[in-house]
Amino acid sequence: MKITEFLKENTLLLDGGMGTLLQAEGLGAGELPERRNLTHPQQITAIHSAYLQAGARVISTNTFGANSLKFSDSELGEIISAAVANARAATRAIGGEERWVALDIGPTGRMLKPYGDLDFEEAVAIFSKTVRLGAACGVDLILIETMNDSYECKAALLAAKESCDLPVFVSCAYGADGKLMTGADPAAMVAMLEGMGADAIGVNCSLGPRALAPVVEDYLRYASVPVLLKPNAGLPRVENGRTVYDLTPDAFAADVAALVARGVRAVGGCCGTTPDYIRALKQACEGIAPLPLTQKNLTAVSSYTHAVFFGNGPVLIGERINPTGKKAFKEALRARDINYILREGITQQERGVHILDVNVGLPEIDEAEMLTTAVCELQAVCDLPLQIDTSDPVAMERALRRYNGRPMLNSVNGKRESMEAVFPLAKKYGALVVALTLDESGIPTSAAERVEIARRILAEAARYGLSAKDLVFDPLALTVSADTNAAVETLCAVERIHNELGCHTSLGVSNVSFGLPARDLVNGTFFTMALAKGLSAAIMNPYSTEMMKAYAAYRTLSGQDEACADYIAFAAQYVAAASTPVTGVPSAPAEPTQTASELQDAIVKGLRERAAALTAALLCSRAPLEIVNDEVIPALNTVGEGFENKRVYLPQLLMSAEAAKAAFEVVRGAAEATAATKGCVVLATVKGDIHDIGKNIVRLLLENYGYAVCDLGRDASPEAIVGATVERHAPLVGLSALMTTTVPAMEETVALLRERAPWCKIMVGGAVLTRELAERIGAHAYARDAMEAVRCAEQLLGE
Ligand code: B1M
Repeated sequence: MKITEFLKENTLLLDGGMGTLLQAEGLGAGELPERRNLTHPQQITAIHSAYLQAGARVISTNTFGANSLKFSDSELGEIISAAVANARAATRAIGGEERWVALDIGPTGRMLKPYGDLDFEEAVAIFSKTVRLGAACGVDLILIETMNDSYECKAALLAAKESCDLPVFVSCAYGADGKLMTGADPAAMVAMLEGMGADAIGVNCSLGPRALAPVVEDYLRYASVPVLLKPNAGLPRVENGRTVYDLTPDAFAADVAALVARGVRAVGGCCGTTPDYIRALKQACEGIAPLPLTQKNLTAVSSYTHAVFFGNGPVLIGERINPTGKKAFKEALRARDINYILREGITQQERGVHILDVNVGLPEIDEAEMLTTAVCELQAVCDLPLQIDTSDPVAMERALRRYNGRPMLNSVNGKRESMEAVFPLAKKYGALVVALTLDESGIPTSAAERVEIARRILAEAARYGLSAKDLVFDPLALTVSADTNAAVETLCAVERIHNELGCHTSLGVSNVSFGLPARDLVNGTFFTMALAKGLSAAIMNPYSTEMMKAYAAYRTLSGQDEACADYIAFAAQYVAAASTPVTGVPSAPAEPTQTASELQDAIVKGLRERAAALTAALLCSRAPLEIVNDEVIPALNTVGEGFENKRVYLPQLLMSAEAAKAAFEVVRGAAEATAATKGCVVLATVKGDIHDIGKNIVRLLLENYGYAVCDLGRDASPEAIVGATVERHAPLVGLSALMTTTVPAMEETVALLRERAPWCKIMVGGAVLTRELAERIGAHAYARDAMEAVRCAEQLLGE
C-alpha cells in the first residue's frame, strides 16, 4: 500500500532520534554520523530494528546530512546506498505488517542568498542529487525535516518533486516564538508547502511536545493534508557531561497522544527520543481514532514570514510596480534602477497594502531577468507576499521558482493557450492564480458571459489539479466613460462568481475611471460597491486617499473592525489635516535627499544602494566618523533592538547589516588615507563571531591615525591571530566580540597570545565587553568605541 493511502485512514507511527543512539554507541565529536552507514552497518540496522520492534511503521535512513556539500559524489552515492540497504535489512527482518523506508533529508547547513552565500538553484541541485540517489536505491518516501528557513525548505521540496515521484513529507523546526529561524509562521509554511504538493507537513525537533502544541494547532487549523509531529523528548540539560532530556517516555507519549486526539496523523520523536519513547507512543495512541482529514479550502498567499488569506476582509494589492503609464518607472527599468522598485514596494507597504503586484514588462528589456531580479530584491527587504504579474511564461516560471513563499500569479485567462501555459506552472510552484474572464473572443460585455468563462476556466483548472481555492477571478473592470453599463456588469459578475461559483474575486479597480475627471472619487466609490457585492481583493493605488478611505470605512461598516479601532487610527490623519486640501494622489516616494534620518531609515529597511547613495550625499556636509556614529550605529541599534524583541527576523537583520556595510564602505572610501607611520596592529573579530562592522570602524580610525593594520577579518581562530602577531612581531593586537557566546573565544585568544607572543599588548572591545570583563580575561585595555581604541593604542604603545 502507498503510504499516502495508509495515511488517509490511519495514524502513522514514525521512528525516533538517531543521533542520540549513535552517541550512546560511541559516535565521536566531529565524526559524521552518515559515514556510520558504511563503517558500522549492523549498528545502524540494529537501531532501525529497535524502532520497528517498538512499533514504528516508518524508519528514516541515517542520511540527515548526506549531501554533496559534506561528501564527494562517489562517497555520497555509497553512503545513501548503504543507508537504504541498512534500513531495508531491518524492514525485511521484522516481517509482518507493511513498513516504509523514508529517505531522511536535513538542511544543508548553509544559508541561502541573500542572507548567506548559497544560491537557491545550487541548493535545489544539492537536494536533487540526494533525492535521486535515494530514489534509485528504492526508498518509499522522502522526509525533509528540521527545516528552519522557508527558502531552503522550498528548494528541498522543489528538488524532491523534480527528481522523483515518491510521496514527500516536509517538517520544520520552530522556535519558542512559533516561527522559523528566518521568520515564517505556520500559516505561511502551510500555504507554501501545501501549494507545492507536499503529501504531509508538520513540525519536528527544537522543543518538547507541549511547547510545540500551539504551532501544531496552527498546522491543524490551516492544513488539508495530514499533519506530522516529531518533537524532542522535552528540553535538554547537561548532567555529568551527558545531555539528558526532561521528558520520560510515558510523559512524552501522553503529550504527543493529546495532539493525535486533536488531529495529528503521523507521530514520532526527534532529539532525545529512543525506541522506548516510540513504544510508549504506540501504546498511548492505540485507543485514539484518527480524526478525518478535512479540506480547509483556504485561499491564501504567503511571504517568507506570513500568509494573507482571502475572505477575511478586503485584500489590498498595490499596483504601483507597473510601468504602464509611468514614464519615470519606464526610465528606471531601462536604467536597471532596482532601488526605484524597492522604494515603491516599501512605500506601498507603509501605506497598508497586503500584497505587492510586480510587473516589469517593457518591450526593450529582458523581462524574465528583470522580473526575477525584482522579485528577489523585493523579497529581501519587504515581507509582503508578491503577485507576479506577467504574460510571458518564461518570465513567469523564473520568477515563480525564486519566490520565497506561495506567490500570487497574475494571470491566466480563458484562452486555451493561456491555460495550457499557466496552469502547469501554477500547479508546480503552488501559486494562487488570478483568472481573467476573457477568452479567444475577447472580453464579453455581459456578466453572464464572464461567469460562463469563469466556469470554463474552473473546469480546465481542475484537470491540472487546481481547485476553486487556487483561483481568484478577475471579472475585469472596464471603462465606464466608454460604456455606461460597464461598471454594473462587472459588479454583477463579481456577485455571481462569489455566490454561484463560491470563488474569490479581484479587480483592477482604477480601470473603471479612465477618461473621467477626479478619477479617484469614482474609483473609491466603485471599490466600495464591489466590496458590497463580495469582492475579495483589489489591485489598487495605495497612494489614493479615496481608495484608502473606502477601504477603512468599508471594514468598519461591515463589522470587520473591532470597536472601529483601525478606522479611528486611520481617520486621525484626516482630522489633523482637515484644513489642508486633499490632493487625491500623493506623489510617489521621494528620491534620496541628504537628510540624516533617511540614511537610518534606509539601513533599517535594508536598502543597500540607497544607504550608499545617501551616505555619499551626506559626506558633502558631515564628517565621515560623525555619519558612522550618528546615523549608522543608531540604525543598527534600532534593528538589533527589534531583533531582540522578535519584531525583526534574521533576514531583515542581515539586510540591514548589508546596508550598513554599504554606507560604511562609502565612508571608508572618503576618509583620508594617512601613511602608516606608527606600529602594526593585528585586528580581528574572534572565533565563532561574524560581527565585523564595529571592528571595521576601529580599523578605519586606527589607519587614519597612522597605524598599519593587519586585519584578519572575522571568525578568526586564536591560532591565526597568534600566528599573524608572531610573524609581524606586532606590538598590539585588537580583538572584537559582539556576543556573550564568543567571549570565551576571546579569553582563549588572550591566553594564547600571552603565552606565545608575550611582548604584545592586547586591547579588546565590542558591545558585549566591559572594562571588568576585559580585565578578568587578561586583556591590557578595553575600548568602549573606535575613538577610544585609538587612544588606547596610543597609550599602550607609549606614544
Ligand atoms: Co547579530 N547579534 N547575530 N548580526 N547583531 C547582535 C550582536 C545581538 C546583540 C542582537 C540582539 O539579540 N539584540 C545578538 C547578540 C546577543 C548576545 O550574545 N549578547 C546577536 C545575535 C544573537 C546574532 C546571531 C546569533 C543571530 C542568529 O543567527 N540567530 C548571529 C550570530 C552569528 C555569529 O556571529 N556566529 C548574528 C548575525 C548578525 C548579522 C550577520 C545579521 C549582522 C552582522 C553583520 C556584520 O557584522 N558583518 C548582525 C548585526 C548587524 C547585529 C547588530 C544589530 C548590530 C551589530 C553592529 O554592527 N553594531 C547587533 C545588535 C546591536 O548591537 N545593537 C547584533 C554597530 C557596531 C558599530 O557596533 O560592533 O558594538 P559594535 O562596535 C562598536 C564598539 O563596540 C566598539 O567600537 C565600535 C564602534 O564604536 N568596538 C571595539 C567593537 N569592536 C571593538 C574592538 C576594539 C575596540 C572597540 O578593539 C579591538
